[in-house]
Amino acid sequence: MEKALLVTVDLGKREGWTAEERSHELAELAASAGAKVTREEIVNRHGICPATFVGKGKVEELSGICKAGKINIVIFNSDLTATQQKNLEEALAVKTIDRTQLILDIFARRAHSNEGKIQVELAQLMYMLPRLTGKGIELSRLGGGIGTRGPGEQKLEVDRRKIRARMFKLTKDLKGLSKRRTMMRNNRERFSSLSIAIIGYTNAGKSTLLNSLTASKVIVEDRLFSTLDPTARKFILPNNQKVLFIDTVGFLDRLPHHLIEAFKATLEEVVEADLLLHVVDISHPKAYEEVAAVHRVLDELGVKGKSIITALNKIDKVQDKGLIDKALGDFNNTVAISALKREGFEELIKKVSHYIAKSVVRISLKLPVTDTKTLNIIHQNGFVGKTEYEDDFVNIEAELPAKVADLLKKILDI
Ligand SMILES: Nc1nc2c(ncn2[C@@H]2O[C@H](COP(=O)(O)OP(=O)(O)OP(=O)(O)O)[C@@H](O)[C@H]2O)c(=O)[nH]1
Ligand SMILES: [Mg+2]
Repeated sequence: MEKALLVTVDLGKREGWTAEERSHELAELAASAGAKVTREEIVNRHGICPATFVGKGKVEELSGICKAGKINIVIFNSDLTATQQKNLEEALAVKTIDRTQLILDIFARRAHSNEGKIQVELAQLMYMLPRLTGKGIELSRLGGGIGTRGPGEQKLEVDRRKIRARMFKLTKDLKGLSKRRTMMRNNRERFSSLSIAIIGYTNAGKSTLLNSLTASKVIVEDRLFSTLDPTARKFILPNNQKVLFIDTVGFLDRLPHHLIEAFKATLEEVVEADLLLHVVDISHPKAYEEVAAVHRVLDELGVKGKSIITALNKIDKVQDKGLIDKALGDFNNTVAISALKREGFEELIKKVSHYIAKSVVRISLKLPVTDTKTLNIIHQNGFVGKTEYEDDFVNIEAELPAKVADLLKKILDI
């Protein structure tokens, strides 16, 4: 296990996260990447030093800490320039990475699907390419471990020319996969149910909620970024309407832009969903900041005008019930739940049904009894009401997702 020293610079801005809180989150990220955090340093500065980020005197001090504590890796809580990274590695004589590299490393470890792996590697290479100047990133490549692995534990390429060729190939592969995915989704959308994307800050309890609701077994862990690939599970609402709940990758404050770019394909599930279910860990001291961070990522993804239900999760962990009451009033469309203890589900499903009902329409059709294809579509996607047979025809009344109804109208030309 690599012994890590974390360095957070405090520029004295007193809004949102404090330096200590940011350091705490970095420690959780480092642990998720398999490091043992042996020391957290907070450095107070008025501005950033262009050469070494923290200034010469501090670098000497950090160097002493590294030697004394037999540190293997220094992780800075901000993005470093190529020059800063190179200077720091030289002065500290220890592999030095920044927050983005750490997050990319976690994603590299967690990527399982083909598409996930390609997206992560692409994000890693996009991050590295402009930094490969002279001896920049190379020192850190020697040792292996955090910051050096690609998806599937293979080592990252560090040769510029090869990186460019690899990026070209990955982009092409991704386009192919994305096309197939869109086709699959179109099929699903046409002849399947409405979708509800479960979104939220990492570790908020999204996968736990999906598991509890749909009796599935998505991996749940008390670490950041357990889920990378979206998982869809069927659920039947009390009115018999079928819906799909989709578990997605967690969001994070200051999520590296390269990652959002690279993960756009996966996150299409969010953009395309009929309804968003935003899971918030209300027991977390930074719950409100996490909510704000999630909304920033949604903005960056271009998600606009979608209905969002906010589920305040982990209420079983909150002692002060006044906090929950306050949060219920502070956000729109809220419901308090415990995904783990299955509390508040009735209210949650009621809310979901309410929003889904808005995207459901009532239709009456007269169809030839031989048109089993259309009848199947109606039965599989909607709730069938009155059915009357009349000679070779059937009069059918049904509630269908608006988009399925639209498609049927197109097919039947009505
Ligand atoms: N006490 C309590 N713990 C919960 C609840 N819901 C989830 N947890 C715990 O929170 C941790 C994270 O849960 P996950 O379901 O993996 O969270 P996630 O949002 O899917 O996380 P990522 O996939 O990493 O983004 C696990 O240790 C869960 O057991 C809850 O209602 N109460
Ligand atoms: Mg998860």
